[in-house]
Amino acid sequence: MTAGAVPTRTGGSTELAGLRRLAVATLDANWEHDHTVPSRTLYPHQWSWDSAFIALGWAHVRPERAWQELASLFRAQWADGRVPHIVFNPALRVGAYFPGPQLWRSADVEGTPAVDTSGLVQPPVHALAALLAYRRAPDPAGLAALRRLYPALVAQQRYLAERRDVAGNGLVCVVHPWESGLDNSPAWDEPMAAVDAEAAVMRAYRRHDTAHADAAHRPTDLDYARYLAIVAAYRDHGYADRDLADGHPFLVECPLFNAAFGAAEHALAEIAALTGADPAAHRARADRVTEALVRRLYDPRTGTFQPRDLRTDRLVGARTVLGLAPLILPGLPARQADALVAEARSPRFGVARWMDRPLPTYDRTAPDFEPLRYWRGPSWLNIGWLVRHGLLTHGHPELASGLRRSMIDLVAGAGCHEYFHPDTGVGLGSPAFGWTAALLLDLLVDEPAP
Ligand code: 2M8
Repeated sequence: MTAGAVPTRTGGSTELAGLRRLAVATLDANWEHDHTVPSRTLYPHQWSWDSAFIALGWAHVRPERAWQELASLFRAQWADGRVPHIVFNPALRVGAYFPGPQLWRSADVEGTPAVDTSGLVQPPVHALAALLAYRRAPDPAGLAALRRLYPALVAQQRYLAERRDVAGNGLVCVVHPWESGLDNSPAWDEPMAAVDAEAAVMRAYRRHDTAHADAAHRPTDLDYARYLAIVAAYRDHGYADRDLADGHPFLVECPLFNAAFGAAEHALAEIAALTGADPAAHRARADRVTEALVRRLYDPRTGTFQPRDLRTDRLVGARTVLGLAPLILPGLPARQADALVAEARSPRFGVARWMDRPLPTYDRTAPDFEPLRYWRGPSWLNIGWLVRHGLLTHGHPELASGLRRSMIDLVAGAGCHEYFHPDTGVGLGSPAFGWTAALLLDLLVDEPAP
């Protein structure tokens, strides 16, 4: 194992070898025939962006599972190109997760796979993960897998570009907070306030998450009532994306989602070059997405990217870690990249060469910062991994290694938890979480700047 030259607070190589064993054991325990569950208790099915991060981890230890992971997810791709955010395991009992297939009813829609799925998507980090997985394990089987995946990844992008550009401005619109991956981020408070629903609706349902995690660390009942109302609106519209602007209750352009969308085109250009396809169109699309992100979501007054609520055509005010994600775009102009590095280093996010606390998901100086509640403050490894990737992309290896150390220290102190207290590092949510284990494996192997 190469743990990298930079010492962590965790120290010597024996300890790092132990961490690696813990990560592999966690992934092994969550492996389910052809995919990895995020958590055996909280999330026992397959999730879209989890599988992308998890594939990257598998590439370090069992590359064949990386390709199986992505292949099983893409087998559930809809005919329109959308990659559903949940693929349900038919072997599990009804009630193993809420909301289950009964709510989504994907089988009623034409062009859906034989297996039950949700109808939403998640940030398209898959092309980037597939490319990096191949770079971690560049063998002929990996190249063959990349070649098979390529058309599916292109179809995923085409769906987003053609069906989800609701404002016609070159960016993808998310139609549910679940699509952002940061479900209850303060970024969604403004758009969610306009969604008509009552917390009391939840009396008719049994939430599965609060049976396995502390309710104070999860979204509220009012959040869930609104989540269900938005799903029902989309489902009852047949998950059709036409006319969304006319009445869909939640329509937002998210900086992280769109950064992933642009980064996917960069990755596809590399995959095309590796597999004998033409990279040029991907590069041109990546440039267009980057330009649209800067034009639509960069706020020069705050020096960060903010989501745009399409129902009001206004940028939302909350400064969340979503705003740092455009750093993953290699073509981000220096002015915005520098502003994001300043934002990352500010007391709001505290990225430093030696970090005294982990990266939070929300401005830690905000009065409504909540250190325990899910995406409203706690530290998450996938977000730290993306920000670190962005810092490397824009020439900040010393900040990137500070972030890396702080992430390794989190797992060393608490285990492969789903998320962590952003002051104390205490583990929260699921104690055996897939992407934490997978991304730890990636972080343990220090890589050169992209
Ligand atoms: C969380 O989201 C699901 C809904 O999709 C949930 O709360 O039940 C989020 O953290 C999301 O980003 C993640 O993909 C999913 C599975 O880990 O859990």
